[in-house]
This record gives sequence, structure tokens and C-alpha cells, in this order.
Amino acid sequence: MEFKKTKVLKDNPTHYCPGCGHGIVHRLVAECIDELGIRERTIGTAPVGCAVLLYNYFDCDIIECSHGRSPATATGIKRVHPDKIVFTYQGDGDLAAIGTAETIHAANRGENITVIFVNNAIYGMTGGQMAPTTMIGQKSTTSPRGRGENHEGPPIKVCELLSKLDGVEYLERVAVNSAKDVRRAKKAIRKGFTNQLGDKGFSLIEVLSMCPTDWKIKPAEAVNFVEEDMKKVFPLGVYKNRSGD
Ligand SMILES: Cc1ncc(C[n+]2csc(CCOP(=O)(O)OP(=O)(O)O)c2C)c(N)n1
Ligand code: SF4
Repeated sequence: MEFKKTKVLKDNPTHYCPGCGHGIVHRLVAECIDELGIRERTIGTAPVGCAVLLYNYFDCDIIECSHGRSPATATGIKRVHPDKIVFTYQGDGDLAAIGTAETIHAANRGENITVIFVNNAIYGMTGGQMAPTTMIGQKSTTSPRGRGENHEGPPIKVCELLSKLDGVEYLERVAVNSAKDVRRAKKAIRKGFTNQLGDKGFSLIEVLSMCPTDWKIKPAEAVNFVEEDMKKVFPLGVYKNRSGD
């Protein structure tokens, strides 16, 4: 089998750190757009985290959003252009801190969009501050002794939280730390897009991803950190599949 570059990805060198999960998630999103033949009518939104340069990599329309505002921007685009396929691409700081309101209300309204949520348990781009998803005991530049439950509260589990909202169609948590997980992640992302093609409403795919740079460990150790630490706190699985398809 020949491993070819996906058509939807541009021929630009990556700016991501070695061992970062963002590049893998980009590839999976691009493969799904390519295979579904929807590139010409897809509009993505870029976050203001490490994936801020999403438009450098994707050969489809991408709009840059203010931090956390992607679900609101995507709502506007989709309502004006219901024939377009609209996705957001957001980090945990973007989606679960600064954009909490936008996320919850877009989900609750059942907006027919696809949300790709990259959970690396930290603020990557700004140098490793604590995120809403930072785990108890995990060190960050703003929790140097480790996140404490009493001071900072436990990590926010986005799929579990949103599963209570009637408007939500589909929620799945996947990971990109092994070949098996990458294959599952692609299936979930593809379903997020096919749900939108079928007008089913709000789909969110949470992807557990590596940030070796701000976790201050080697790429190989980061893969183990997702497996051994993150998956215990953020169990993989389907959290909601309203129409059961
Ligand atoms: C309203 C606003 N607040 C803060 C920032 C600064 N800022 C830029 S990126 C970032 C953290 C991004 O972390 P995350 O969303 O988890 O994405 P990652 O870089 O880890 O992929 C912050 C706080 C900003 N750009 N806009
Ligand atoms: S800081 Fe972390 S999330 Fe950002 S590019 Fe580097 S490894 Fe990836």
C-alpha cells in the first residue's frame, strides 16, 4: 500500500513540535473531508491555540475565530449557508475555558456542526498553563505543585458534561496515541461529518492528544502518558448517539 498525502492537506512544512498530536488529527480530518468528497463546500474554523495556523495546512475555506468563539462563528456560517459543511477545531483552553458558553449553547441548540476538540490537558501555545482539563496532580506553569482538587477543582469532562443536553446528537472520546486508536479516531471524526451531512445536529469528537513540549517529557513518554494517565481520567467511548445510527 502506498502512503500518499491527503489532497485536502497543503504541501506546507509543519510548525508543530515533534510528537505533537495536532498533525495526526489534521490528517484524519483531511482524510474524512477527502473521502466524503466535500472539500469544495467545507468551511472550518481555526482556534487561537497551537492550531492557529490551521489554514496553512487545509486546502478548504478556513476562518480564524477569536479564542473560544468558534461554535458561535460556525453557527452563523451554517445558518447562512445550510448547504456548507462546517467544522470547528479547538483546543481544551479554547473550547472548555474561554469558549465554555459558546460550546454549551451551540450544543444545547443542536447546531448542525461538527466540533473537533483536541484535549491535551494543557494550554499548549502559551507555554503550558493549567487548562480546565489538566488532571489532579498534573504540573503546569500555573500549578507547579500539581493541580489540587480543592483549589482548582477537578478537570472538566466535556463529553460527560454535554451528554446531558437534549440538543446533542453525537459525542465520542477517542485518542491518537496508538495505531489502533488513530483508526478509531478516524471513524468517529467521519461519523461527525456524516451526521452533519444527514442534518442530524451537533456532533463533538474529543481527541486525547500529546503535548510533549509542555508536559516536559519525550514524545515516546507522551504516548504512554495518554495511555496510562489521561485515559483513566478521560475514558474513551461513545457518550451519546441520539439517533443510534
Ligand atoms: C480571549 C483570549 N484569551 C487568551 C488568549 C491567549 N491564548 C492564546 S492560545 C491560548 C491557549 C491555548 O490552549 P488550548 O486551547 O488548550 O490549545 P493548544 O495550544 O493546547 O492546542 C491562550 C490562553 C487569547 N488569544 N485570546
Ligand atoms: S506546544 Fe504542545 S500542542 Fe503546541 S505544538 Fe508543541 S506539542 Fe503540540
